[in-house]
Amino acid sequence: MGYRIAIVGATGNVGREMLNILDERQFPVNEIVALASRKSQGTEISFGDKTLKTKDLEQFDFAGWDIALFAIGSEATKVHAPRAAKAGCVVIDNSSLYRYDNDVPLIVPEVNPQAIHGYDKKNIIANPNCSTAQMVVALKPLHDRATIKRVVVSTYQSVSGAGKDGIDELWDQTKSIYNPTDSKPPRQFTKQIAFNVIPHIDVFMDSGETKEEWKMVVETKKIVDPKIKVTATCVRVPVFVGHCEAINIEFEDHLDEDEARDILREAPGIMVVDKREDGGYVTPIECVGDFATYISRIRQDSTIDNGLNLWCVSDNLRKGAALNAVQIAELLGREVLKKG
Ligand code: 11C
Repeated sequence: MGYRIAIVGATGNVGREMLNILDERQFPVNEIVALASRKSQGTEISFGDKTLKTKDLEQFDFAGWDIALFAIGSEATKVHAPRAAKAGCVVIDNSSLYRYDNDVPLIVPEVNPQAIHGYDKKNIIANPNCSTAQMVVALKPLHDRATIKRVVVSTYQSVSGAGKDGIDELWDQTKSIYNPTDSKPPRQFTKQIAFNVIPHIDVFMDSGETKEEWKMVVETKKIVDPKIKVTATCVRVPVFVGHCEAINIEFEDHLDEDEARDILREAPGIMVVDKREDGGYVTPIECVGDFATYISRIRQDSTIDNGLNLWCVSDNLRKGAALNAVQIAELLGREVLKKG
């Protein structure tokens, strides 16, 4: 028993994390294939104590495969995801291509697991943007208790959100500060990222917000509740892995900070670290490689009737991408495919 799993984009940061997490969580794998573009064909990738050689995505026939975890760009996804889905393989897609399609569920398993039952309209399930995923894990249990009216969020997003090129650019620029003869112009980011912060992620929209900010609004509504108003400012910071969010929440009903802390302590996927003392909170370096979304600095916002502030940190390559995709695969297996 077990599943035949395809990892599409296996040589990328998220694809590699998908393989690590499938192994760490002992996902019931019967057979696994690593797929990538032709130029990466034959690249060796670790899966537990095994080594997989990547195969050419273009030539791959998805018939007979149960689940494909996609971690490639939207353009290539547009070509290969429908092909896989048509062959009977359920696609769990990490790109933004299908997230806003009414016939494709957008799922964070701790928040809206019931949406899994809509998977078969297209045989595709969408994985949310990393900054949305960690935020909704924190919002949902509080919304269930006191009904969220409005969220004001500022993000502090690591360069790994922009892929390997983002990581390389921070590394190269940091080195070049000490050795200016080695300096290279910015390629991935629009301004210097080393020792700097940039209030711009993804493209600008007509409204003046960036697409990253827009995604947080639209995805929160689709996953948690369309009535929740969200306004976001998304900022790139010189951190390799781990996204942080300062979240201000306005509720319909009063919610005391101590009760909020207790609710979050009991909530799935969350680890509360909230001591009101030096270092009594979580920073991105401490969450790398972890499954949890960490919540710290829970406190009343006394400027409005029913307001709370909190600090939310998570590994963007894990809960924000690979872990959430694997959790969706687990949910699909448990609720629908039942081969485990
Ligand atoms: C970033 N959140 O940090 C982005 C990366 O829509 O899946 C993920 C983009 C997406 O740059």
